[in-house]
Amino acid sequence: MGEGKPFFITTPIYYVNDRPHIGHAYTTLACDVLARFKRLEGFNVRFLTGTDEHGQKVEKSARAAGLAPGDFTDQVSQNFRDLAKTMGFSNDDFIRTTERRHILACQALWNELVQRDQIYLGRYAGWYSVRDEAFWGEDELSMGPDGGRLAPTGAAVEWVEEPSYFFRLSRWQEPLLRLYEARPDFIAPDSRRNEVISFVRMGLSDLSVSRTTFTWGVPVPGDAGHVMYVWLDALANYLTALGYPETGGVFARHWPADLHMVGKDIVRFHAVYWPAFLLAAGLAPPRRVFAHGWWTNEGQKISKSVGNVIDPLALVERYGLDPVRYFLLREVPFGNDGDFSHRVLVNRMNGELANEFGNLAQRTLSLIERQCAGRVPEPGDFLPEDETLLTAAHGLLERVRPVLDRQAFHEALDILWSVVRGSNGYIDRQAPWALRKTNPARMATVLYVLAETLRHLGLLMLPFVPGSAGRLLDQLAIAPAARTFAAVGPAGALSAGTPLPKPHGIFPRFTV
Ligand code: ME8
Repeated sequence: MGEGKPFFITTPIYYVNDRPHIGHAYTTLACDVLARFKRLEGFNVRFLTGTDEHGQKVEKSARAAGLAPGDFTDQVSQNFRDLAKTMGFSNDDFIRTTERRHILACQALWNELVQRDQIYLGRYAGWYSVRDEAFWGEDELSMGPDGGRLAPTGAAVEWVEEPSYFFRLSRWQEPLLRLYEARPDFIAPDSRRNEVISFVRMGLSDLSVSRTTFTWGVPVPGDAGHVMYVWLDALANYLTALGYPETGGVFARHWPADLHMVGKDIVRFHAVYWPAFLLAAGLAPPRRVFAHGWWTNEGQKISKSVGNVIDPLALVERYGLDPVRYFLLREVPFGNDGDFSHRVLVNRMNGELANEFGNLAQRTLSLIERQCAGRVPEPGDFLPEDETLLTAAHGLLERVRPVLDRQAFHEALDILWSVVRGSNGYIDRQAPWALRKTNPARMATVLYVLAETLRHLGLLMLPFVPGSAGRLLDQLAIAPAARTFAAVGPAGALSAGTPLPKPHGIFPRFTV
């Protein structure tokens, strides 16, 4: 595993001002599927997630909870670790920005930027939104109903005037535009790419990168009155986790990141500020930033004040983990906004998972159990219809890979379902249950073709629904070592005569 081609994928690190909600689960789930897929391909994967624990917003929440910021962040960060466990996330690291390794990395990055004359001391006078932890230009603001100014995100802004260090962002406008031009895949989807390019084309001002009016942050080296701007601190986590400022070993192998997965609200930080910081520090920018859309809840914008926040733990409790994982990635073309609806989730769970996929597995495996003494049947010569289904199964990996390389999860599931549906058509047409008396050799061939197709579906479904796909592979007696994409195709085919365990359903129906 350690020898394969490197693949480094990251989630945003989540603010600990809040309990985990569906947005957090969604971003990390998308990364989890890609990380699992790449591991099955033999890549040397590093999958990073964590918590963003500094800044004014977190300090304010700690105060509201009556806790010292350190105690507060210890508590809330744990909720995110619990979420990762409940959702079956396979992250290799969980970073907290309050860790010593991170503070050292941030300070090293800062020193590098100072040394390269990318940071200077000045004075900030402008608008700041604590909720967004972002500086906004006067021209980006609108007037709120009560006369206060609002950021484009709808968050209130306040006027801030304080001494501040600035990053020479203005110098990076042209290099950034050249980067976007040279690497059309750097920002996805296209709508976000266009948005970023027009923002940068409008001109970039130097960016305030330190604050003096509160203390909950990484101290600026050599100037104890300042803490680093929380976004410089937060973005640096991607370097910390690879051992920066050490730039050999893991860092050399895994940097630049292959993919930073983010929500659409934080694309500017990842696709403008972050590559500028990196280029300015003499480091390579990431290979790709993908910004996904946002969920609404039964048609309504999700907000704490409306009280319609979706708790992923409650969903998993009610529907089970795999149906939730499946629904989130199947329902909405990745990159678009989507609407969460219990009715639609149940429809997909019962229709696609239980009826289409679950029944296919159940019908095949119970026929093998009853008619083939519970052993993989011995196939005879394949007929054209057998070859058609087997070829489709063998070809799944080649079709799914490029689609996942552009993070089109819904398309990948569509491709898998074309084979699920193809198999259901095949089993209905071949009617193996009727062949037992008339042509048992043909029945064995048909059941073999179905079992072999299920093996491929199980392998390819592992990244999406690891528990259920794993149980399907258990029922086909696939050894752990054969659960890799190297076993795709005839080379890994089931051997006739292998005893199979007693079948049981993999996707239960949801009944109220
Ligand atoms: O932004 N639907 O942290 P965060 C989908 N700490 N996604 C949603 C969502 C929704 N309704 N609501 C939020 C931060 N999100 C920073 C990141 S990275 C160096 C620092 C997504 O806890 C949102 O788009 O506010 C973002 O990607 C994540 O959840 C929440 O991030």
